[in-house]
Amino acid sequence: MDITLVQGDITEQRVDAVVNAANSSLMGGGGVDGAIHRAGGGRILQECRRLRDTSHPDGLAAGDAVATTAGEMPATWVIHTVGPVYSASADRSHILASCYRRSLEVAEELNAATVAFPAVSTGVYGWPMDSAADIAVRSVTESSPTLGEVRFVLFDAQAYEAFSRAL
Ligand code: AR6
Repeated sequence: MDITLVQGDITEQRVDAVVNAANSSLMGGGGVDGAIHRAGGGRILQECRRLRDTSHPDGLAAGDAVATTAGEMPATWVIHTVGPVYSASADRSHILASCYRRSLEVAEELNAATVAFPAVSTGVYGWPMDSAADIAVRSVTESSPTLGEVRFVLFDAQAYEAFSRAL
């Protein structure tokens, strides 16, 4: 499996699945979640609503992952995961690690060969970038999925450098 780093916009990636840093409601939000719903169009929200009506009446728990269509994006699927909100007093690293592990399990169930991740929890949810990068790289490496490529798509140079150091 190749692990690659790109600085850019995750909505433009030509991969089988892009991972969304969603919230438990699955009803959209700001940051990468907003960008994915805008780029993919209304079908993503439609499928999220269906998930809420069927398999996920209480929403998606932090650390878990679930897939929908990617709508009009170049990717085929969006894998929605919910990162933990950062806390300096409680160690939630295992929840952040679980986001990567569960997303890769869902990707394998979909037979996706290439998956793009954003830096989950490092925006609105406040996780320090260097720590998030270490956890992301370690979780993906330890999961050693049978995928062709896991691509981290970092929005700015600071994030790119943090992931580069972690790798
Ligand atoms: N492509 C790649 N990375 C991006 C993009 C993009 N288009 N846009 C932002 N980022 P965030 P979180 C980076 O806040 O911290 C939402 O409202 C951004 O610079 O999107 O997990 C949800 O609905 C940052 O490094 O996700 C939740 O309520 C990283 O993506 C909440 O935010 C993650 O930032 C989730 O917060």
